[in-house]
Amino acid sequence: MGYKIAVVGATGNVGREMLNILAERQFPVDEIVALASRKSLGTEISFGDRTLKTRDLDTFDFTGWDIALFAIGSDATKIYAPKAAKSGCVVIDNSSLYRYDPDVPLVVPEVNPEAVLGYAKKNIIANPNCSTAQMVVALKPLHDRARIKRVVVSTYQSVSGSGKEGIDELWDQTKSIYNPTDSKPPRKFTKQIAFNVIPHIDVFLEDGQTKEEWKMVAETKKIVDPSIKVTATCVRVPVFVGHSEAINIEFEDHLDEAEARDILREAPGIMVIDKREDGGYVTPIECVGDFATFISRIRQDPTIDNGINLWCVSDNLRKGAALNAVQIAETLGQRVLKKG
Ligand code: 11C
Repeated sequence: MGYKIAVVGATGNVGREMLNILAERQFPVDEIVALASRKSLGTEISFGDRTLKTRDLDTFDFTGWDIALFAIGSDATKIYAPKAAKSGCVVIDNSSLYRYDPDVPLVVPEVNPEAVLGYAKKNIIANPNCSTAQMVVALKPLHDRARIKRVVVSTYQSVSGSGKEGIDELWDQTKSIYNPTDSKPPRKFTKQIAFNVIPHIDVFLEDGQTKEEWKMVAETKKIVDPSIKVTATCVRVPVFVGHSEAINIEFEDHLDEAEARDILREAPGIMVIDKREDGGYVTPIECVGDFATFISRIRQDPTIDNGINLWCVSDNLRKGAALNAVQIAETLGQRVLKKG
């Protein structure tokens, strides 16, 4: 016997990837439903060899459904996630709504799989922000060996992190550089994104950091260890899919670069590509459609006692969102629901 799975927000970038990944990983599905808002009703979406027609989220009854993978904004999640959870369906939520709620586990299965057991308080499990997910996959095995004191991270985040409008804006602006008569005013980003970079993702907070930067701090503490200090600068770059991060890590204990490389090579979810030659590293375009978090440029930071620098790249729609959600569903299945 398999699971009855609902994908909520099935017409969006992340919802579609959730369906692709459930099919690719042969998740034991008995029944599957693609839910969306009324305006997308009847849209056809692929699920492996099958085509699903979206049904109306607003009138859907979650009673008897095992797991709902939510990929809609926080406002709509606030309405529908409690409804699903109260009817006994476990919600795995990709929005930021529940991430910092002490009664909701925030899970990256390679890092804190045991945390799924905390789902029962609200029947909800939260999925982290994409930039956090790939970073903690890299940090955890190193932390287990040498205890991380402080992380300084700069991100290079693709426009797909900001949804379809961000993708369209990069596409339109790129075309308009060559054909200025076709130019459209920016709608999504605050400055030109084509052939540019923008040091601003999400809203500004009072202390000068952005919410995206704050999320990396708060989520790393909740998922890995509250004692780890993190400081982040999050930057939007003109890349369609794939977030990159330059990460500087300071440890309590000494860790040399060769051992760090060996640890990362053995760690779950990680692929090390680090040849120290032209092209011997991974760029975002090469990680699109992949499950792994790729690590390159592993090297000692000679300016501090116990420091390592590395480059970390992953498909933000996959490990940063849909894949992590499906992995949470797999972990919940193996450890708690035990069907399939
Ligand atoms: C971006 N990281 O690249 C964001 C997208 O909290 O789930 C995901 C926002 C979130 O714009």
